[in-house]
This record gives sequence, C-alpha cells and structure tokens, in this order.
Amino acid sequence: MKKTSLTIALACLAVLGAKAQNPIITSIFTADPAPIVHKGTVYLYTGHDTASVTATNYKMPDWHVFSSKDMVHWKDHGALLSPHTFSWATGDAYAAQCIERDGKFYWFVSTFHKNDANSKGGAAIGVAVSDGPTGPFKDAIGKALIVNEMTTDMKHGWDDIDPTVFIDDDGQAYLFWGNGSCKWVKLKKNMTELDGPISVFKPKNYIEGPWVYKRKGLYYLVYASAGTKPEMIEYCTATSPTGPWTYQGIIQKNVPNSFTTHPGILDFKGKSYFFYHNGALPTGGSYRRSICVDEMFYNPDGTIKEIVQTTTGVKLVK
Ligand code: FUB
Repeated sequence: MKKTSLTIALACLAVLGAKAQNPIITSIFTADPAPIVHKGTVYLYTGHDTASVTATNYKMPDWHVFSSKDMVHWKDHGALLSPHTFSWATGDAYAAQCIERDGKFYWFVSTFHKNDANSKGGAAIGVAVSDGPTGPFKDAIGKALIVNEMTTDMKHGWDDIDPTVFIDDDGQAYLFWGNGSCKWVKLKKNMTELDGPISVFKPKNYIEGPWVYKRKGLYYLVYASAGTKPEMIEYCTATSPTGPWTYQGIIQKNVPNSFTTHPGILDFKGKSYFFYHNGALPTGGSYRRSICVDEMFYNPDGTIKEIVQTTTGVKLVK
C-alpha cells in the first residue's frame, strides 16, 4: 500500500473504530455540564475540580469549554473563564451555563462575592459575554446580576448558585437558579438585566442544579434532588415557564462515587442526550468529578424514561 493510502486508511480506522466511553473527559476532572449546539458543533461548558484526593471541599479555579462534532471526540478549548474575570468575585467556579442570543454568547456563572458595597458576600451569579462560543469572554455587566441579599428565603450564604437560562419562542428569557429552593426571574432582551421580581418555589425533593428547556410545547425543569443523599436527578413539567410545575419523578438514580450530580440536556442530530457527572475516574470522588453523557428517551406522553448510566458512552454521530 502506498504511504498516502495507508495514512487515509489509518485515519478512517481511527474515526470508524473510535470508541466512546464514560466519563467523556479524562484529561482533567470536570463537573456541572452545560451543553449547547452551535453551527453543527456541540459546545460543552464545564466546571473544573482540582481538589486533592483527601480534600473535603471543592477547589474549582475556572470554567472550561470542550467541543465535539460527533459526541465521541472532544476537543479541550482550555480554561476560558474564571472568577478572576469578575472584579467583584472571589472563590470557586461553581455551576454555569452559556447560551447564545443574537450572535452573542452569554455565560451565566455561579461564584462568590467579595464583601463590598454591592454585597456582604456569599454566592452570586455573574454574566460573561463573547462574540463566539469559545471566547474571549469578558464581564458583561461589571457587577453581579444576582447577589445573596436579593433572595432571603434560604438562610445559608450559598443558595444563589447554579444558573440556567431559557429563552422561550416569544423571545422572553428566564433565569432559574438556586440551592435549597428554586428561584426564577425574567431577563431583559439584553440578557444582563432583570425584568421583574424574583419568584421562589420548591419542587419536590429539590436541592440544586436546575436545567430548564421546552420540548413539543411542554416545559421541563430538571434538577439535582435529595435522592438518597447522594443526589439523584428528578423533574417537573409545566405548560408555562412560570409554572405551576407538576412533579414527574426520578430520571437518574445515584451516580458512582460522587455525592452530587448535575443535569445538562441537549438535542443533537435527531437524538436527545443527558449529560451529568460522577466520580468514576481513577482517584475521582465527590470533589474530583467527571462528566459523562448517555442517551435520553421520552415516552409518547412527553415523560422522560429513566437514564441508563453506561461506561461505554454514546454512539458516534456522523
Ligand atoms: O460544582 C459545585 C457545585 O456542586 C455546583 O454548583 C452544584 O450544582 C454541585 O454540582
């Protein structure tokens, strides 16, 4: 065989024989997946666990972006955002979600606030903006969008974490977030200002990590739940993003070797995918987590079938 033919054959083998696996990212520890599709590519926004094997709390210095065209090969774009990007922030890079609107990418993040004129500290939500999915990102506002003092139903200082943003067909954007209770507020079209009062509610077994989306006219609120302590993933549905929400049950039972898990849902090339994290990598654990993805299936009435967690991952998408 000629050298060029051999090179082509090897390249084809590499693609055809590529084996999916869970966790999907093995080069670093990642958590809190937030996937989007943009121009035929999946972009996966993640947290980054760097705690030591013996640590008893998070050490999360930055947020990463990975991309894939086939759901199997993932390219690491590096740490594209950190709490240092926000002059008002201090502390860890908790869960975040990036969404596109009118050609701009808004990365809503949870981190912690310095004690200053705008907040006495505690968890806060900020927004970074970019002209592309992989940056460069800068602070979109110059101050936090949500500070701890804006919600008072929960007395702990880290209840304002885990933002998820959803834009409805009429263009109205909604921000959901919260630990201990679920909070939501409308956003203005510029995505950087609140457009009304904050509402608070408590879906059954709700703990944190909301993910809101719409499918076939039905709204879904998927979240990390108390589970059996470790967390599970449960969900509600509604006919309006403002509720009322009807509890529908458990989507995903406990994950291996991690107290938390966290949902991120994506439709890509005709299939639905459920991203989450576990502690399954060697030396992994609750503070050294890893993102996985498995296929997700709906019943004819729109309810979600329980996720089958695999170590083999999803099929290569062509
Ligand atoms: O990764 C830090 C925190 O753990 C997230 O903000 C929560 O959703 C949980 O996954």
